[in-house]
Amino acid sequence: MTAVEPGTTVVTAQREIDRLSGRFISFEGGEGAGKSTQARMLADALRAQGTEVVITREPGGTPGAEAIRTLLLTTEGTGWNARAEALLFAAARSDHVERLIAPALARGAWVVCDRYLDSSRAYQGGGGGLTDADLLALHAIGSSGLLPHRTVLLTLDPAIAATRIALRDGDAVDRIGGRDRAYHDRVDAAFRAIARTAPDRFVQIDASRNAQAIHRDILASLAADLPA
Ligand code: Z5A
Repeated sequence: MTAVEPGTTVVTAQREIDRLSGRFISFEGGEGAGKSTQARMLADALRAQGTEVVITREPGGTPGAEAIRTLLLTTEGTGWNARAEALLFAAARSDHVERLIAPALARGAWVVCDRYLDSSRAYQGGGGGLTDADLLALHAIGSSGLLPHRTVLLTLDPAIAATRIALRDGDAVDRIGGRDRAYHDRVDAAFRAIARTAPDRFVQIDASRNAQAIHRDILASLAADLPA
């Protein structure tokens, strides 16, 4: 994880978090890749071993961040430009880190998070055209640059993902999920490019298979982090 300047407002300094037994795992990928399903399966497996797990999601996870989620995803109105969107996601994340994620890590719990910073880099960056440097700068301000120990990137052809989403949601779409195919293709390419820049943090898993096979691969990829 990245270094944190002494005296930052995040509840516990990053080096303190590194020392503790808790682990911060994020799930990333396009809509319908199976993130929520796999986050739940991982949390269940960890709890079965007696580990304290906080399962959470972005945007959201705290009352304030859930309120921002409604602003971001409801389909009324004209919508946000990419910069406004990035600021709102960063604000939601800041509250989420300060009030939920950092305290959980500080007491040694595992945090399993359905989407985190890399979604901003892929959607507002790859999809919306903001620079990665600007998004990382916002993250440094909002959340002292806190990064997960491991990020599981579920890779799935956006066309297959769209079929899964249509089966689940019918015609209902949110403001971001409803963007065109070219936008989602840029997001998909951005996730894969971001993962290549941090091979120690990212695990890429082929999400086109059945949920149990994917879960087994995720557990194997996290073997070094799992409690003994
Ligand atoms: N966003 C952003 O732009 N910037 C940011 O910084 C952040 C987010 C944090 C949040 O949407 C939106 O915010 C998202 C990105 C943007 N918009 N888009 N696109 P959300 O939270 O409402 O939804 P989501 O994150 O996109 O996830 P999702 O649609 O719920 O999909 P999922 O969690 O990856 O998949 P799932 O719910 O586990 O599974 C989807 C369906 O497929 C479901 O019916 C499952 O039963 C089924 N499924 C799951 N696994 C399988 C397998 N292996 N085979 C077959 N079927 C499966």
